[in-house]
Amino acid sequence: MSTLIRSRRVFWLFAIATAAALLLTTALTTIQARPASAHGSVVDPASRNYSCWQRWGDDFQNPRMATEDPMCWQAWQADPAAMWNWNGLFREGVGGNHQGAVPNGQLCSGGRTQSPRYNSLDTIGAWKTTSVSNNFRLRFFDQASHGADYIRVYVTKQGFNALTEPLGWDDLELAGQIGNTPASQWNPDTGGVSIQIPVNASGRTGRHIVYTVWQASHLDQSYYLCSDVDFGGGSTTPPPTTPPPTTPPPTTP
Ligand SMILES: [Cu+2]
Repeated sequence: MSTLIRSRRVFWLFAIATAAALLLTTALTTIQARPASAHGSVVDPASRNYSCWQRWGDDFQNPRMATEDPMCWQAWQADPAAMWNWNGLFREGVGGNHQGAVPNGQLCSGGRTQSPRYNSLDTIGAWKTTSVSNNFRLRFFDQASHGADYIRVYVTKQGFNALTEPLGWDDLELAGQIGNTPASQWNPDTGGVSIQIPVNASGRTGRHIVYTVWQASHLDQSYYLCSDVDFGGGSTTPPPTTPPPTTPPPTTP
């Protein structure tokens, strides 16, 4: 083999390797920047991670988030993939036993599904809220046209304090639901289908959590979504009171 042919071959091998590396980098960047297009979530009132992705997806390294939106900040810091994959918060093979699969205090992460990806969504604190009235329509977006065996929408009971208490099943009341609804009966929506579920949460004021369970129809695949809402009208969530001083009272001589 002549040296000329050999050096040409080396050149082409190098060129092909470079092109392949470039393609791979582009593909990886695209995957990272876009949510996987296979599932869904509550888009209004937005679920915790969908809401963080909506507000900060294009600007998630901006340090302003730490002070302006601290709950999203801690979630982005914990794992940005929890926001890129806002549509992938599900468990499989639960067999309808949601309370068995999802322990109290872990409702917003679907029982720490794919741990540790979504664990930060259980963090207690002042997540940004969406204003809603006592009767509102929840919009569920399904990118994969899975349809629903059912969707159940719960709202925390009046008196629950989302700023201090971990969310448990006994804090919730069923406030809306739909039964078996194939995707063909959902509304066409950009990039998928969506459906609106009437929710009646009468008697609520102030901050609450809306908890949605979507049982998809293509598999035994269950989604668990927390949305933070504010019903307005009176404060049910007063700021935490400062603890009483721990110094003992002066003793009488
Ligand atoms: Cu899916």
